[in-house]
Amino acid sequence: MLAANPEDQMTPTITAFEQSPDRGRGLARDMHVRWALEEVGQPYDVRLLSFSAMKEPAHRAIHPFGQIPTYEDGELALFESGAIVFHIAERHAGLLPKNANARARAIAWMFAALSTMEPPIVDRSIAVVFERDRPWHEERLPIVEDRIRGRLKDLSVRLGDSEWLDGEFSAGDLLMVEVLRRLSGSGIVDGYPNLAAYVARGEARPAFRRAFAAQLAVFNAASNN
Ligand code: GTB
Repeated sequence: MLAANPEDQMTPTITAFEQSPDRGRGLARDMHVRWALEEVGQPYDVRLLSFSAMKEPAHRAIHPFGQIPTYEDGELALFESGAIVFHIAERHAGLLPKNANARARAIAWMFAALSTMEPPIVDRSIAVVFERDRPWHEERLPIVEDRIRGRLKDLSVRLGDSEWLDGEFSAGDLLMVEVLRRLSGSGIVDGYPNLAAYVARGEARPAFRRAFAAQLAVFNAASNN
């Protein structure tokens, strides 16, 4: 019999905003990590950070850019939500297929979410939140949104009538749904009904709901103080 690995019994700790600017809509990236942990049934602790605490040396020792989320488990400290989700998916069953080729494709979808779909979507968030008063804003926003629509069109064609991107739900779907959620309220995803339904399917998963409720509870607690 194998000796128990003490690390297996540890409860990981993640970091999240003490007061999320998304007002509890679950758009900050700790949601990726919370959802992944819920999918695999791994309990976790959360350390809440103010914007100033994020920039302190203690946090920068874990996250070089002074951001959330981070993940600590025993001697391992990680930053970058994609790397954290990948780590969770590698260590637990349920987020990556066992078949080697299917697993490689699911990982490709993780990268597609973060490096092909997300950049123009984040550009739009920056434009809407921080660049509204710039003289070129009105001209730039439609350009950024067209770039997003180009990506959504291709993704919509690939998804077709499938439930998930490649067979069973995977970490690739988790990250893709999370990235598309960043467009919520813009109406842009609604132009692609199969993608809107795909996001809704992700949000309907019990693990997503638990993760969402947990981050909302943080926001509600902060608002009541
Ligand atoms: N590439 C990194 C990752 O994937 O982990 C990016 C991490 C990141 O952007 N973290 C943000 C952060 O810590 C929070 S998630 N920002 C504080 C800072 O940089 O000082 C991004 C985010 C923030 C707010 C909303 N919102 O309000 O809707 C949505 C997403």
